[in-house]
Amino acid sequence: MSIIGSLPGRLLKAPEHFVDVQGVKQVWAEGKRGRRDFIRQAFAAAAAGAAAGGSGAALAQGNPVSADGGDPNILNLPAHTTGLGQAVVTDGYGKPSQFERNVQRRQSPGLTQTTQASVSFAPLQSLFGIVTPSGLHFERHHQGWWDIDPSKHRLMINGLVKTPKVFTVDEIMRLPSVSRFHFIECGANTGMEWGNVAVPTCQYTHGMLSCSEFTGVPLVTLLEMSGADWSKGRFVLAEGADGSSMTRTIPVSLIRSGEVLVAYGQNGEMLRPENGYPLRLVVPGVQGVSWVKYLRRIELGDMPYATKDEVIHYVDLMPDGKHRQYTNIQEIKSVITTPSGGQVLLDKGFYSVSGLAWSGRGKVRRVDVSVDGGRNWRRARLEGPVLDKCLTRFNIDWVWDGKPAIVQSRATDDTGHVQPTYAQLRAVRGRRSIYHNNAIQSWLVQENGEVKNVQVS
Ligand SMILES: Nc1nc2c(c(=O)[nH]1)N[C@H]1C(S)=C(S)[C@@H](COP(=O)(O)O)O[C@H]1N2
Ligand SMILES: [Mo]
Repeated sequence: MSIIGSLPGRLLKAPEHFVDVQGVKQVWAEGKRGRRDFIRQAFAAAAAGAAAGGSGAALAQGNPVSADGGDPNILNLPAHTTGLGQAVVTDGYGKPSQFERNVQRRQSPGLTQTTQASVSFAPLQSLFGIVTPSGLHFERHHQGWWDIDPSKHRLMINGLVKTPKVFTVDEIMRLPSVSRFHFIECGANTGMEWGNVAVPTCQYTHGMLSCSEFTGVPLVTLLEMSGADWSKGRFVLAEGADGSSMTRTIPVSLIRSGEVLVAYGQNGEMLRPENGYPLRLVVPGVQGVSWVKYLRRIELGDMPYATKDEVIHYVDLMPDGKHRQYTNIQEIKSVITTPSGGQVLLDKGFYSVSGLAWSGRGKVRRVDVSVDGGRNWRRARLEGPVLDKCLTRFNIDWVWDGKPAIVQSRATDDTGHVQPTYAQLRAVRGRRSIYHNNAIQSWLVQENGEVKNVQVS
């Protein structure tokens, strides 16, 4: 087994502009200090308690206990136990604790030349379960985001339809709605890792991935209302209202099944402006670029549209020099989020290894985990719920013996597709692609507990 990229020199060889060294180091340092201090304080309190004969009062930071034990002030209880808390939130919309301020979506400085045509990555390493909080959903904009007035926004349906129609947002929201949980993954997620190990944390390797409950109306309903000609109509063109002229072709088969939604809701509230407010297309299992935001037009046509985002971008460069087009489906993939690159294991002993698995073809059937670089595999537990084209959380018990270990996860979906190794993926796809890297991710746990991104072939 050879480990690519495990040497510091290798890591430095990665294009420097991909690595948000400062941001990440700061997170590691603060995270580490915070946890160690916490443990130290807990020990100090316990020791003081023991010294004072283990009385409950003494446990509170070792203060002297009064003879009669009658004065409650002597307990020196924390203010949050004895004082008056804060008034109900007056700004009307809650925020996370101040102690969680390191949990942020982050840009990779220098990855893109402007902050409008750019990406922010979701902090997967800090999240639980399967739902991405809306404020931490990754962002990908080709021409900046907008907060569009929903009373002025319109969705036009035209092309091979009997009655072209223009819908207001209110009209769409009057129709019967459906709510479904789905992942969205940018086709370029993990794209920086094709050639070599490139970035330090799972936020940057896999963070163009999020999962929400989306609410909206099946696109097929709007097409039916407009008198779609299904005998001729085979593809739909979806168009956004921002300056990027984001236009994508969607095959009618996905639409007629009722899967594709014109969504206005995300995690119980309206979509966030960054994520396409007031309307976005939800195309379950398909790469993020087809989830057109600020959706303003749907045209039914009889052939693929070959738009700029289907000809110049979002094509896969194959080893023979040809481009593969219209690779819509996000194939079976998984990543361990704990332990993952940039984290530090404080001591040997028990850990719950945890991560995410997803497939654009259906449900995750199983996830296997290796802690020895792929020699031996054990089946992980799938935490419920296991939903169609949705993130699935898995975990497995691990007792770390303090020696170097390479942790990996390998997912299988209910169509039988298995996540490939880098060697298997590169044998078919080469190393020069940007999109659709679903290879098995490896994290090296070093003896000092620091975890780093490596590739195993
Ligand atoms: N109108 C519009 N839709 C768009 C884009 C865009 O720039 N403009 N970016 C696409 C790409 S490439 C991706 S990966 C997803 C990202 O969605 P998000 O920003 O909600 O995460 O939106 C897609 N839809
Ligand atoms: Mo994307």
